[in-house]
Amino acid sequence: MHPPARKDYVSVTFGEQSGGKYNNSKQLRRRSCWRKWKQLSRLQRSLALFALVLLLVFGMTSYPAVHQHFRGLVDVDEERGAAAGLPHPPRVLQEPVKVQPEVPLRPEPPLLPSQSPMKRPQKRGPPVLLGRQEKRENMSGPLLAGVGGGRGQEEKKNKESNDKGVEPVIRGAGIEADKPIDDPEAGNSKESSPALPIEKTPKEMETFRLEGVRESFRHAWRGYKEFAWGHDELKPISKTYAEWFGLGLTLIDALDTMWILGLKEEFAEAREWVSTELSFNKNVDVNLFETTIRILGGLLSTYHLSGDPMFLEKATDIGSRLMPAFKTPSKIPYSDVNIGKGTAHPPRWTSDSTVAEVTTIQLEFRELTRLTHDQQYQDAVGEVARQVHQLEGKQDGLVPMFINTNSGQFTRQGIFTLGARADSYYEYLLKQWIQGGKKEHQFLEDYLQAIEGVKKNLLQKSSPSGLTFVGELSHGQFSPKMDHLVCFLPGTLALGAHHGLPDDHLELARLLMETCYQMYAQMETGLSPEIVHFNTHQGSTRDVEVKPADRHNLLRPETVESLFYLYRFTKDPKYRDWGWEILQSFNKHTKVSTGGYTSINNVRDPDFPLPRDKMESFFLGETLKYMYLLFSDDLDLISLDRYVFNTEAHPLPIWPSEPKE
Ligand code: DMJ
Repeated sequence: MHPPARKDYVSVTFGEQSGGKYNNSKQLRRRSCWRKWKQLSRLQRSLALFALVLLLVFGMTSYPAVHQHFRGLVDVDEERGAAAGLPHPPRVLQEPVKVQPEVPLRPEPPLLPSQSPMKRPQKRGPPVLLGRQEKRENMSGPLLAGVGGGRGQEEKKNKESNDKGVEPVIRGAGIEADKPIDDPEAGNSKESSPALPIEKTPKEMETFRLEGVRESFRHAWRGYKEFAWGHDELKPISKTYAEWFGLGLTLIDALDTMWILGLKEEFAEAREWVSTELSFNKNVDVNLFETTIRILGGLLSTYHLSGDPMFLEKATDIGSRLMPAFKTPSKIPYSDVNIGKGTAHPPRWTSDSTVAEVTTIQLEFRELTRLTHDQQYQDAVGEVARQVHQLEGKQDGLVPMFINTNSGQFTRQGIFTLGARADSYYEYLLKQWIQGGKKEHQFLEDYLQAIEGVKKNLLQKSSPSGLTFVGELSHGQFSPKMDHLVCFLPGTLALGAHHGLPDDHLELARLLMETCYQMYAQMETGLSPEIVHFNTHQGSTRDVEVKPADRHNLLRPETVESLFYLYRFTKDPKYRDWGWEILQSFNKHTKVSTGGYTSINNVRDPDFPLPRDKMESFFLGETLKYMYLLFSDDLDLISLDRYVFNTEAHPLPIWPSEPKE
């Protein structure tokens, strides 16, 4: 056996200097390193030194890039969680730019919002609960959506696009990044907005804010007109349109808003389109609920406001084409109707309809009967209401979310919510009672019982600030989840109190209004997410949590709607201030420079809100209309003693009582 030519191990010998003891002193180690260095040849030493210098130079030059690279990965990680390997996406919305205000049709008001000196808001209500930094820390997790809630077809549509991840966000190649048009005085961060003009008389303030809303409407309309005219929805980032039913949904939804805002030129153009271009004789499946509340409701209210009989003709046309939906074994309507063929069917995967959908078409069809004297409309929706009134399966007046079109029974029972799929059932109980002159007592009874059911089963307070919220009940278990959709409730409660229902309804309305406002105020963009979860455990540090999949904002109206009612009935100016604040946030984070507003995917990131490239028709039909009515001092502009709003903000008359004989 030969010894190895070269040692392939290191022999460590502890020399005598340590006296046989282990000595790892620095001095000794330094000495032995030096000895090793001395043992190297000159060439070896030069090579080693050269390598060291190279390493140093390389390290210094590449540090920023490496650092940046890792920061990038962390950011992507923060934003998209699992998708950590994705390239860092370019920002779609850029720094705010100032835009020249358009020439208003009305006499020039004293100042436009973008010209006026602003001051910081007087924040009211409980203190803001999160520091900015804390909020950011709460943002981890993937942004891959999968929306939990939503109402009817509209929400299903949003869910579908969301389920595919962040697909609706258009960015990168081919799409020019759009800049939000901001109100520069509103400041660059939420902390410095909203802005209120200094030293204005109440009248000046009113004019200022009303013109602000008109300016927003005109901007939205400009985008629709240029890129989506006559189509259902504007896609403002890609400057095109989306078709849902192919019926000019946004245009019809916005008609009465233009009337109310006094935008006569825009109204005239839209009227012309309805009169000459709109045809319902189309082989297309439409959703009964969405078409009723947006199109039938929009045409009826525009008829009432303008007195133009063309709108009633169109309303009657679409109303009659929707009637096949009621031809089911139970008379509970199918969700979908082909308005050209006159056939109807449930969704492909079930014979169930959504409870909110079948119980939120009554105001419109009842009004159609009153106007046309054709009883079939009122009879059909009255039958649905009658059946739901006497159904088994409610809990303290709260209804399940689904109803079967064959059996007429509630299905998939056990979940009770005031959010998606049940919400407007409660709203229409009260509103039908009001519409009919407060005579149909079963609506009132069901409504009162349901509100007691809410108090008993769904109301809790958050921790640490004690915000009153409406959660959900799932098979006996309370869940502190609240959809933004639930924010219709403060307004509805206040409306009931105005019509003589107990005062404690108004008290509850005030508390819930505060909560809905906080759902905006506590987000970094100042805009509410679609769904929040409240903390209820003692010792929680923040009241509101937002799951990554729930961070989107669809420009929904419910909070602004409730602010309108609360202001009308209490005259507390804070509700107007809150509404103004919300409008500034929409302007800051959702306004697209080339026209229109876009829904966004992330209300928690003001720098990267991820536009979804869609302006929902209810932004013009509801959000901006309620905003305008909130700021208007003219109580006769849609008096709440003469009109009742349908769930899409289309005002329908309260029926005059029949003359006594
Ligand atoms: C609108 O279509 C109506 O307000 C409906 O009742 C709920 N969904 C949207 C607004 O969020």
